[in-house]
Amino acid sequence: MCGIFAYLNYRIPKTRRHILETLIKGLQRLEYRGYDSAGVAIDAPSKGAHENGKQICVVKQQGKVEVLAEKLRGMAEFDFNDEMLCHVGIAHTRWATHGVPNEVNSHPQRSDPENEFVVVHNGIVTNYKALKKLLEGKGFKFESETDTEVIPKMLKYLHQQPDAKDISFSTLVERVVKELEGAFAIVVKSVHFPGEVVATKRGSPLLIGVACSGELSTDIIPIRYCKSISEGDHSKVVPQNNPLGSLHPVDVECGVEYYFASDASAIVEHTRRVIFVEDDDVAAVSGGHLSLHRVCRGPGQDCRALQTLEMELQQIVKGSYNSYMQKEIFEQPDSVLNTMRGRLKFESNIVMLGGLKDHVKVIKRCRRLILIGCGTSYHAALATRQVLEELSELPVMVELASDFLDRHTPVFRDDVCFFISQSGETADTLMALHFCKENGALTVGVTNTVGSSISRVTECGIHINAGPEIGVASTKAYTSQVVALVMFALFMSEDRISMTQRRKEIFKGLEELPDQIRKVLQIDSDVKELAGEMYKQLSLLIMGRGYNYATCLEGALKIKEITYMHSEGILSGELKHGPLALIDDKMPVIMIIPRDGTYTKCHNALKQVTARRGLPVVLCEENDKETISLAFKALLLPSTVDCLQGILAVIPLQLLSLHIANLRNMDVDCPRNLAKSVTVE
Ligand code: G6Q
Ligand code: GLU
Repeated sequence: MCGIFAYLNYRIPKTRRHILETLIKGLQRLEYRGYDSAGVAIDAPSKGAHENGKQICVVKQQGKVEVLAEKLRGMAEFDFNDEMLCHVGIAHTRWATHGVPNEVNSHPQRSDPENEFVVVHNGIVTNYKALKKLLEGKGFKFESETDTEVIPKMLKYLHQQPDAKDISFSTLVERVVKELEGAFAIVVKSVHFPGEVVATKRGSPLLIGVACSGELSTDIIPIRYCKSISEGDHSKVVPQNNPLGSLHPVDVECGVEYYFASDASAIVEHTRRVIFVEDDDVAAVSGGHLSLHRVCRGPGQDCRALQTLEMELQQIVKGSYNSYMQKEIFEQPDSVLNTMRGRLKFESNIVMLGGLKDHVKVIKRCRRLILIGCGTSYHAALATRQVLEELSELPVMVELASDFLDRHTPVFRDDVCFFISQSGETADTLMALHFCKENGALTVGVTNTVGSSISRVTECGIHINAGPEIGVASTKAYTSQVVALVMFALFMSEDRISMTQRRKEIFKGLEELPDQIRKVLQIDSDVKELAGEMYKQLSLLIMGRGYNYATCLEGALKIKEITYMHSEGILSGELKHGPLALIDDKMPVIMIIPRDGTYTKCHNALKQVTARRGLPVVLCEENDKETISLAFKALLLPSTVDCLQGILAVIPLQLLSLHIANLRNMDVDCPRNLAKSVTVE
């Protein structure tokens, strides 16, 4: 949700046009996260300048980034060819939490009509009411309904204090951040600190890309700790001397560019060298030098390393596809292969999960596995519970993160807790992770985003390596999450002789999976035809059981998310306990009937539906003549081992939602009211 992007050029002359285009492109790369308005702040042309020789110009707009870009192009007062040797531009896509989406509530938010301090913010300041009251008491007038506005106003207020005369920009921001509660990432720009930028985060993601034509001073940036602040005495905040200093070009002749963003996809086209900002780090660029500060020593490392992004630009562009969702559905033969790459030895049926190797003993000796996630990630846990129970011979709990927290679920030291999350940033999952850690359980991340909060906070993990997923509706991440968890089940059973045959079957299934997915994708035109028959309906029921109950829930979620049609995943064992009342010859029904241990029971359900004149469309195995003969219509799938059949069955449902949404003229990549990365509770 919402995106932050900022760009600083130092000793590399750039025109205003270039700077604005960079900011807009950055925002466009973040559009997929979901937003309702956008804005930028840049230095204004120097006429009518502020006392410091700089004035900040803020341009905001409700709606799409393109509308903002259009507005910027029409700004008559801008000299687009004006070159600036050193400049800071900040930009934002907002996903409103406090105050309706409109121009005033959009970011950057400002300290005053003169724009002395401007801030872009992702997340929520939970104590904003108290801060607002305090600032109003000091004479500040608020113009927006946002929680964010307290930040620039607080900056201005503290900057006006007599003890703030000589303090640095980063110290000023530290003083403000100390007062904030909630989860946030912010980037700040000020007329009082031209050419400087400060960024910090707590709970929301933020990373910094560095591009320099020459050599950089260091690959490891030390954290500068500030002397502790004795109560009420802010003037004691002085950065301690740090012998290692900051990041900057070695050659003074060289320029440097910094990119701040809430996600790597906005940075990768400029540079691959990045630093992931950690909670409570305050990153500041001044005179082209990047330094990192913290108020107090916390857990974790005392430095941050420059890392190299693995992502390819080509992974985040649509190419010849009509939507990211379509591209990501069709990428699944490769994405599941990438999840398995280097981890499975098919000749010897060995699984190697490097991310777990330091914790193997604890994991294998644990008493219970708890799998926690939200939405699609929760469904991936549900889809693999049975095979995990079978192969680990342990009790396996599957939990929705928010409910898990609401219940204060008992967690013990001998539990191993899995946090499944595509983005690695989902607030509910992250909070459940903190809860489990506090209770002494070993925590394992299953994420798609290297460097994400969940992958960093967990003790160990499995990266699913599906490649960036841009479409809000999760598709390839789901199938890769299932594969990752099945691999973990294999890992838990590698010493069990009694399971040799079963393991062999699953290895074989995994080996054949990419080709079988390719085959399923070939029924796209049949699915499109079905979509043509269904897209005007009000509702769609999807039924199945066993491994495929999760497939039904996931299919129904896809339909809801992007077509806005009501859809429900139903456990077919529950049919006679209520849902059967919905069945008649008008209610669209899809039934998943694999030839696994639930086959006979699935047939009972099929008969219950047809006996009520229901017209079920069946997803079944291609040689299952019996099921085909009983169905109103059948979509045929290749056969695989029971625990992987759901991967093949979910793909036609992903395609169906895509086609229905297209027929209904919906924006499939950015469905209304939803965000890709849900960093608020
Ligand atoms: C599904 C959605 C959504 C998502 C959750 C959890 O299509 O993308 O249900 O799965 O919001 O997100 P993470 O997997 O990123 O934690
Ligand atoms: N809470 C802030 C607002 O409503 C920021 C929301 C966001 O993350 O975009 O303006």
